[in-house]
Amino acid sequence: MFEEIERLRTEFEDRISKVSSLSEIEELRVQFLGRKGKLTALLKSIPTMPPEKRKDFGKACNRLKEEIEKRIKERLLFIKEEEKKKKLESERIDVSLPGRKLPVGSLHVVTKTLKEILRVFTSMGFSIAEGPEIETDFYNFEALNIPKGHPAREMQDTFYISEDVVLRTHTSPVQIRVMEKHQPPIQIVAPGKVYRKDADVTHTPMFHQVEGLMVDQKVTFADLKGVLELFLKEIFGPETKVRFRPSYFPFTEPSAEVDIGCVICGGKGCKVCKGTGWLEILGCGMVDPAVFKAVDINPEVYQGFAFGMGVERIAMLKYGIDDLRLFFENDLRFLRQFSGV
Ligand code: 2NM
Repeated sequence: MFEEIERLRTEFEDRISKVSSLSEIEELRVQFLGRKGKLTALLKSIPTMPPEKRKDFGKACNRLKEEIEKRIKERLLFIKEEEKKKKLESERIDVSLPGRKLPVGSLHVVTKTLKEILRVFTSMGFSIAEGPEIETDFYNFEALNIPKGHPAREMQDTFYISEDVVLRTHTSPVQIRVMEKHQPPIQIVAPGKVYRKDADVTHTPMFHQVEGLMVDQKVTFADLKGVLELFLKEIFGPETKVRFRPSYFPFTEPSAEVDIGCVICGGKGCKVCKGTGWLEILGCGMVDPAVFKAVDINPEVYQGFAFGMGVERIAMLKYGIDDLRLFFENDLRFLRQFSGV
């Protein structure tokens, strides 16, 4: 046989058994079959040979060329298969590993307190009513018998959006809207955010309120006392002392403020109750006839009681929180202490 061809075949076999990547294979292909390749050089040398030798030499060259092409194709397939196996191995996922834990959130202590308050009132037959936080002068003040010039509607307390539009300073406008739409019997609580233009250690410009309203024939101050006393004993415990003190609101007559026996000292007198043994907890009264007239309910036929409380204040007393700012800082160390939903 032709010696040069055999040498080339041996060299190729030796080289191809050592290639291990696609780029190496390509390099090898170029070295043997490329325009300047070793086999191509042999083919080019044919015209210089004696004529009787050319035919067989050419055939042998072509056989080697086909062999080389076949071996390259096989090797290529093999390497691709090996690389696929390696890739699959490296990307293998252990489906038996435990998943990443999602942090579990919890209700804010104000939300939790609000829910608790609403649970007590709904269990007594009150429905929940809601309304807009942006209100008109009529619903926030006028209909509530708060005349122009009253301290409660002066600029320092109220956020004005325009001369006639305000951020509600209480949830009472919700009750006005309900009374406007429905004739008695009415028995609702109105929870939500309210806004007042003051900010210090004990006041935030936004806080939460729950107000309540019950209107029907023959509703009396005794009903008011019964409902609120039951409510306070549900929230602060059955042994809680409750007292009513005369007070004034433009929208109720008579009006009262309600105190509970100090939850800190039990009535002995301490810093929190300022030595009195009592804590102011809510305001209430019998709906003023002027309010009924504004919503077209006949005060000769119907009576009603109303009350209002601050949710943050209830939360502070119920959970022994001594700083209002903690509610709004969102420090997880604080929030997590109330994580029981
Ligand atoms: C309070 C205290 C006393 C009150 C009155 C009304 C309405 F709309 F019926 F007139 N809603 N809420 C009221 C009464 C609120 O908060 C300290």
